[in-house]
Amino acid sequence: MPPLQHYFVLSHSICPPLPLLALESTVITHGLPRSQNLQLARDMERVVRENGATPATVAVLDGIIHVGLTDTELEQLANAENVRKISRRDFATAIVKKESGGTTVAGTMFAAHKAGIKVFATGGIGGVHEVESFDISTDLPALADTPMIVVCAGAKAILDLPATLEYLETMGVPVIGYGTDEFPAFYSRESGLPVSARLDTPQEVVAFAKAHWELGLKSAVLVCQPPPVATALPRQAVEGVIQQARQEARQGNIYGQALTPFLLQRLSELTGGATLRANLDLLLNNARLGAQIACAYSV
Ligand code: PSU
Ligand code: MN
Repeated sequence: MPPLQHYFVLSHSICPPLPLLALESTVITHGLPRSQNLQLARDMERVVRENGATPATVAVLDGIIHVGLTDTELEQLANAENVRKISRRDFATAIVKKESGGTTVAGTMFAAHKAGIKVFATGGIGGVHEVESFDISTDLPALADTPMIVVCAGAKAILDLPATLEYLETMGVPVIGYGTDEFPAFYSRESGLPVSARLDTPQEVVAFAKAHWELGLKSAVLVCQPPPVATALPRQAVEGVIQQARQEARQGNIYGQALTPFLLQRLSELTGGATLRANLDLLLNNARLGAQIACAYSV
């Protein structure tokens, strides 16, 4: 375990080399409505435990970086008002101002990697937004330089997916289709875009990641699992509402950190909650696979 500085705490319940699975918390603070966020956070932790791993939800509470939260802390975070969205550049702000916040994919990878955790599950990674609002998520450079297995359902459908995949290729990040040859598009199982390799079992994913890192390569291995059939939406069904939500964001001058949360919320409103149901389902599905990979990694 790395030396712990005064602003960094590991929960008592987690202690490597137990199979640990990191979970992010921007989805709790900014990604889901208040009515669903605490329940989802608890459900994700339960699914991880049911699959033999220990969940380590990452967040910042009153200026302290936590890797692993108690249920009370989870509740505190889910109910907090006006908390920060914490990516790499925001940690020091939260520390010096003693603020709380949910960590993004990039923020979670930073803290979890420092804590020695190898596997992380999320919903969808950030990526390259459409050109007119030049906006590239810190999630992409984090994936380029942090050696972890990151389980997701692809990149969020609100993004420019071809450009996001090009960035990942440039930075040497393997994009694995889990049981598929196609890059999933978060709410949809299909995107028409290829992955760099297909793998079908947690053991294959672990062997792949170990080979990648034993070569001295430093990037993440991005494991992309299609969203569950029961709640996934056809790509054409979401494409129209995504265009509408983007247009509203432009008109409302919504950009920067506020853009992704705004688009996710508008999509849910415009689809009568269908994108929200898909989002909740795929988060649990990814927590399950993440736990299985964490267990396979530790044997
Ligand atoms: N996936 C979800 N909901 C979310 C996010 C991902 O299902 O809210 C969050 C992640 O934390 C991701 C962040 O890192 O959105 C990306 O934000 P941005 O595009 O501003 O980098
Ligand atoms: Mn952004």
